[in-house]
Amino acid sequence: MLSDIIAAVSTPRGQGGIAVIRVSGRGAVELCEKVFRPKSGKKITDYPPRFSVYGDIFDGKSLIDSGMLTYYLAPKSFTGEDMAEISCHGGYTVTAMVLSAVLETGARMAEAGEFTKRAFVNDKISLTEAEAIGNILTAEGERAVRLSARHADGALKKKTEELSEELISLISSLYAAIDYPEEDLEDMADDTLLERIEDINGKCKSLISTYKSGHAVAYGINTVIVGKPNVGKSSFFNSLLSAKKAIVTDIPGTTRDVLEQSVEIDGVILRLFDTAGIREDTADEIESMGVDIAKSKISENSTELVLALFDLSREIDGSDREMIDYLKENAEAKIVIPIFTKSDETPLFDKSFVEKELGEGYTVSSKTGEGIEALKKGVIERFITEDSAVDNGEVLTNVRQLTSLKKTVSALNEAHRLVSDGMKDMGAMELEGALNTLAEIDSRRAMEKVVNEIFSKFCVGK
Ligand SMILES: Nc1nc2c(ncn2[C@@H]2O[C@H](COP(=O)(O)OP(=O)(O)OP(=O)(O)O)[C@@H](O)[C@H]2O)c(=O)[nH]1
Ligand SMILES: [Mg+2]
Repeated sequence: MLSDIIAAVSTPRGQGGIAVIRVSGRGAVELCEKVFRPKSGKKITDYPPRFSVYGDIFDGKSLIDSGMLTYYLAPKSFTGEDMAEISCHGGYTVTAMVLSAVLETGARMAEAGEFTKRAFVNDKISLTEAEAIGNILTAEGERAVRLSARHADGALKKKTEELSEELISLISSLYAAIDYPEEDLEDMADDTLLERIEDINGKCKSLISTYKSGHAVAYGINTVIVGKPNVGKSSFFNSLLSAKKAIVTDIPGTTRDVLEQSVEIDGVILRLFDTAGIREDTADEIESMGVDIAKSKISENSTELVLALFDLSREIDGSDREMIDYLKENAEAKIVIPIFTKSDETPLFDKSFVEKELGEGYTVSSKTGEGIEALKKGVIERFITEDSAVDNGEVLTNVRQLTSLKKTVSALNEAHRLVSDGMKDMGAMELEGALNTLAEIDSRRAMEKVVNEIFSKFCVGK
């Protein structure tokens, strides 16, 4: 039911300067007339929409507060419906009383994300714009905010619309070539059609390749710090954070649980997990549980980066080799970067052995800070390879968008094969499939389940 009137407190619970109660649905303004009286003695609707009116707020019994009201008329509002926003004093109880007064006059409590969902259903925003609004609320890094603002402003929608338009024009040329084979038109020639499929496919693929950058900026990079006991994981964790968050001692097996802290590097969040030192031979039950947690953290789906630490001040040993084998088997689809620690001490470690197995690493000292900044910069460069696309908002940020685009590319590959084998009509059907999956990214026809999933992540009042 989208026609009923919904209401919610849109500001966080607790004490603040002001709180905002939002009301949306046909009749929302008339409903507010019953709880809000302008000080001037006029009616709310004597004022124009989007004008702030000062007045008193009443529940059924008496005056409960004074504040401001702004109303909007459909379709010129966030939800596309009639809406009102009441700003009252931001006390916990007074806010709840204003909301109750609104609910008692006939509104019902909004569900999580319901205002934004209505905006989507009423065509005020597209799906990627809605997702971006959600991301603005949860964004931790400064670049995540800037990217979400671009997406909320339609940058990704525009990009997928351009691709859709090209695809529509290609499909119509292909149908024309099927229906009027005797016409000898340049843009309907087989070679031209195949080139156009390749061209669109190339554009889709390059959009797919922006995912790693877009996701890292929008959601941060989940980073696990691993290594054998005493290698310097917690010291390294602390020096990345520039704060003493983890306990450091010279006793191997100090860290037993996973510690989580975030650090912002060039506006991008690195979500760091310090873990227990990985070793097989511990008799300590608690430490051994910590080791199991550290191992499972490496292979967890959400882990994107593994920083594998090796102690430069000691010779390579069996535990280091075990770690390398473990990473090679269990860190598929992650970026693994070797980190050589304690560079301030006399080096005894064979870096080249590790680098042959895991790739080039960074040499650091948590004691002197050497190499830490270079590593931070290096990590960001490994993940954010599409700087200008990020700045323009022409990047994918989530798996939903990525999956749709991958389906589009495989349909385009198939269409190319069919057309080059002379099966134009089958090729045209594949292209229509490609158009559908491309449209899913921003479509109003996106499956109900997917849409509900997206809006359920919002808070009530948004
Ligand atoms: N000289 C020097 N010593 C370091 C450095 N980093 C860590 N250490 C020392 O190495 C020892 C172990 O450091 P931690 O950071 O606790 O090592 P860890 O890998 O977290 O150890 P566990 O949690 O026990 O697995 C401590 O005595 C640290 O002071 C460094 O860069 N240089
Ligand atoms: Mg530790």
